Amino acid sequence: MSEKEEILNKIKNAIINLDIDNIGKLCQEAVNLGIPAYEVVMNGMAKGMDVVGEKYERNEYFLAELIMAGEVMKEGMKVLEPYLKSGEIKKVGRVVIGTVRGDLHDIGKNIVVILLNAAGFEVVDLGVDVAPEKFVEAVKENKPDIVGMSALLTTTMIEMENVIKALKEAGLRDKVKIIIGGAPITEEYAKKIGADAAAKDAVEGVSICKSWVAGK
Ligand code: B1M
Repeated sequence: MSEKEEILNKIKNAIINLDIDNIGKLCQEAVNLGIPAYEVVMNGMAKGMDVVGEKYERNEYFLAELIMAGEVMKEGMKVLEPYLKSGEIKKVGRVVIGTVRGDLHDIGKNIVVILLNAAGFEVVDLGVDVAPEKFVEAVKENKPDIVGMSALLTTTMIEMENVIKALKEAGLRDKVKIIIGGAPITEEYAKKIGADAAAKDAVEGVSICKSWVAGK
């Protein structure tokens, strides 16, 4: 195993073992080795989160461990965030983003926000548990190029369709591009509900957003 694989593996295990005391040190070590911060997130911490989810499904972990895993990931993000930010001043476009109504998962959405900022987007982050009317209000107020929605639960992904319906009713649907993401989201689902794209991860999401504003 290369040095790079070894540290990413340690980071994945720190998430799985809920090791809040060491995650920051390990993330710093990875960055010092020259591993790009987004790779530490995607190929280290996020991989650990997948295992945490699997353990939860097998009843080896419970809600307390899910909460703790979220805290450990946030601790790692504290170290990585400055390396993900760019000093770019010129804004390439504006995105209104939020986790849909009923859903409190925000780790993935927050990574998308950080990477969008790093790519030069101005981001209006509505947070979690965002009702369709709030999305509509924010679009009226901020006139974004793009609306982004995140959902991690099969029971809340339906809210994405409600947001699109509400935007249509307000006459705003055609003024924005819509991107959706989160573990249960697929291209097919995006097509079905009338979104413009689905992203499997934050890097893909940002690259889709960049393609939409290119040449603007
Ligand atoms: Co919850 N949870 N959770 N959870 N949780 C999942 C999602 C689950 C799959 C676990 C499991 O059973 N395997 C399961 C959902 C099952 C289902 O719906 N089919 C689940 C459940 C059941 C629940 C509760 C119902 C548990 C309970 O109360 N009994 C409850 C629901 C609360 C609610 O929302 N109303 C709940 C609660 C929680 C915590 C609050 C404890 C915590 C979240 C903390 C937080 O976010 N602040 C939590 C966690 C940590 C998880 C897991 C373990 C990890 C999620 C995560 O952060 N992943 C998760 C299992 C899993 O997903 N493997 C699970 C890491 C993150 C980087 O990935 O969020 O997928 P992700 O984001 C990615 C991509 O999806 C994409 O980019 C990101 C980075 O690459 N992406 C976008 C996301 N949004 C995007 C938007 C875009 C583009 C890309 O454009 C706009």
